[in-house]
Order: sequence, then C-alpha cells, then structure tokens
Amino acid sequence: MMFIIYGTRVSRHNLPLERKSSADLIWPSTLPKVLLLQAGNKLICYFIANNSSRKRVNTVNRNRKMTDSLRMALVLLLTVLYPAISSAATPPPDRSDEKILNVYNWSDYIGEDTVKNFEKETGIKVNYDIFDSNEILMAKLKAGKSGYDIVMPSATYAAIEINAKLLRKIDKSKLPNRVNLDPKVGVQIQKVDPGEDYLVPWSYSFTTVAINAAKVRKALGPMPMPANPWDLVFDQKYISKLASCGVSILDSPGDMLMIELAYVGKDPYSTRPADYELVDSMTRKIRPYVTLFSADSYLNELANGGVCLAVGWSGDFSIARRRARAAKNGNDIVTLIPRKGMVFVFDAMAIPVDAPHYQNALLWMNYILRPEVAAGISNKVSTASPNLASRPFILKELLDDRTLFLSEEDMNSATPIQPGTMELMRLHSRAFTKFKSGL
Ligand code: N2P
Repeated sequence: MMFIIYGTRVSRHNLPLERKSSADLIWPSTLPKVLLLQAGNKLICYFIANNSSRKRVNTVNRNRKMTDSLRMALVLLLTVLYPAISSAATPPPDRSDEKILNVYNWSDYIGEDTVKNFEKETGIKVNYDIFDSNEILMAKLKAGKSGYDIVMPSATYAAIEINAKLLRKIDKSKLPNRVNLDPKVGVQIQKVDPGEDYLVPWSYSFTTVAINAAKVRKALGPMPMPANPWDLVFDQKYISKLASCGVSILDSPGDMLMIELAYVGKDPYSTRPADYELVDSMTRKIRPYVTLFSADSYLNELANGGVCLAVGWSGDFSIARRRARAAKNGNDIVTLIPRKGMVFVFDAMAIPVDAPHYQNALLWMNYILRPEVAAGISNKVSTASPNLASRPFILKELLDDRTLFLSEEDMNSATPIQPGTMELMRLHSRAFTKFKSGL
C-alpha cells in the first residue's frame, strides 16, 4: 500500500509526521513507508527507512542504497502513478472522439436551434445543463471533475477562476470566427483576461429593476414614482406598499451586493466591513417585504403577474415582456434604467481545466461565434450580442430597445467590470445570506 500526497506546496507540516525535534521525526507505524510528493514540476519520493528517520530520494538522484524491491516499487510509482498525480495541474487526455460535449449554461440563455444545429452539423451530442448563479458554477469548478466542457462565468468571477487555474487556455488558432467580435467588447474582457486567453464573450446585459407598470401604480396609490428606481426596492416607504403585489430579489449575491453598496453610496467592490454594516442595516428593514428570491423563475412570475417588481437581468425582463404580450394577459413589463447602480454583466464561454472534450469545446466556441448563430441566441433571449457581424441578423425591435442595447451614457453609468477576488466573493455571500435569512 502506498501513501500519496498531491499538491504543489510541500512542507514538512503537510506530512503526517509527529515532529518532536528537527532530528527526531516519528513515523507512525500504521502508515505506509513510501511517499510520493509533487513540488512544482519535481517529483519527490520519500522512503521511510525506520521509525525515527526518513531518507529523501528524488527522481534524478536516486538513493543507491535502495533494495531491489524498493527500486521496483519506485519504478512502478513513477511510471504508473505519476501521470495520475500530475493530472491535477495538466489537462486530461482529450476524449473528443467520443463525440460528446457537456455544456453548463444559465437558464433562458440559448437560441431555439443552437444546440440542435450544432449536433446535426458535427454529429456531437450536446448534454446541456443549467445553473443560476456564479457561486454555484464556482463551487463546481473548485470541486473539479465536473465533466463540463463549456461553462459560462460572468467576467468578475471568471477572473477568480483564471487565477485559481480552474480554466484552460483556449487555442485561438481554432477560433477563426473571433474576427466577428466587437473590439469594444474585447476591451471589457481584457479587464479580467488581459490576453483574452481563457474567455470568449457570449453576451452582455445589465442587472436592474423591472416593474409591472399598472400593478405598481395601483399599489403605490397616491404616491408618485420615485426619481431613483432603486428606491422602489430599498426604501421601506415604497417596498412596503409593493409587497402586496409581489417583490422578487435576484438570488445572486454578487449582483445584489454591488447594487446595495452603490445604493448606500459605497464602492460596489468594497471590502470594508463598515460598508457591509451599512448595507445590512438597510436590507434588514426591507427584508419583510420580499416575497421571492429568484434568479430564474422571476421571469415567468413577472410575465404572469405573480410579482409586480423584480431585480434581475435586462435580457430576462425583455423575455418576460415578450411572453406577457404573447399571452395578452395585460401585464406591461417595463425595464427601468436607474442613473446609477446598474451592474454591467458580461458572460463568457470558458473551458474548465479538466474538461474531457477540449477539441469539441473549441468547435462549439467557433460555431457560436458565427454571426447567424450569435444572432439566433440574441433574438431568442434578448441579450446584447458581442458579435458585431451578427447585427444585420438581429431583430430590429431588439436593436432599437434602449433597455438592451444601452445608450453610451447609460452604459457608462453602470457599475463597470472589475476582476473579483475570493475575499470579495466571501463578503458578498455572507452579507447576502444575512439578508435572505433575515438574521
Ligand atoms: C439568465 C441570463 C443572465 C445571466 N437568464 C447573467 N449572468
């Protein structure tokens, strides 16, 4: 039996040794006597000679005193087990010939025929799963072996994932259709992925607030609409009235905290505890009036009249508006554009470092970058496409919609993209859990 430790940071403290003094290390007799450690690119083998000492043997300078059987054991370890150990840092062998692609995307975020046409054209079977928050995606990537070949982080989170080496570099030579991208979009992506080595833009939208116009007017009674649309959500005076027709808060810690911090006049990327206390004292007051926390079903709730106000994504609001119109149910869904505090959301395709079907993932990316394919997605889910060449194929009603394709001025007023950090994510998540639980 062998005991193997994975990892790149090796120190004596990582070893299961009881250290009495520097010269006196006791190796528990219940543990195996051979250890393989990886330090950077170097493989180190520890041979536990007896109960009170250890000898280090590295791959270059083998201990000549080794017995034959030990040498045999080492050869076995190096040839059979080393590839398995190093797999934590290097991508697994590509299994693209299985003709499979596992995609993990947001809900309501793909065209009518996007998957079907790709399958027909390539013979690759697409397994399509959905998620509804960056935190869930991040947890999957951190746990590893998700099996996904394509994931869709938002830019701020993608920065953390790139730094944590959870994503694999893209072979850009396989993506000739990148020429179709809007260079302005490249500027945004470069904020989190300077060489555009890991991310291929999918779409952009805004986190803002939408209302069912008639229901909100009725619920507010004689009160006029506030000048700042965020007051409807964060000022007790308004939200207490709207609770009767339903209020949905976006179930996404990052988006909500950025909005809340901006609302109380603080930096949306703040890590100062005092700023979070300020947010806490505000959200505490409005918590009783929130009737739903959602990052997906809110769209239908808005369309069907289940809620009259929702914080969510501009593309989803447009889908809700279209669904309500198609159903002729009289619900007029209006996206509001606050002067400040909207969050600029940028989602991009990426390949997990351990994706099993890397080549298929590249085929998919290049396919999505075709103008008609990109337009097919935008036309279905109402998001602004980063694909400049797709513009001629995009429905005019969407192109003319200033709540989707924002004016330059509105665009500049939204909270810009910045690379996130684990600390920021933790602060956002903690504050949001407090808000949700009401504790
Ligand atoms: C979900 C679309 C928005 C995703 N339907 C935001 N990252």
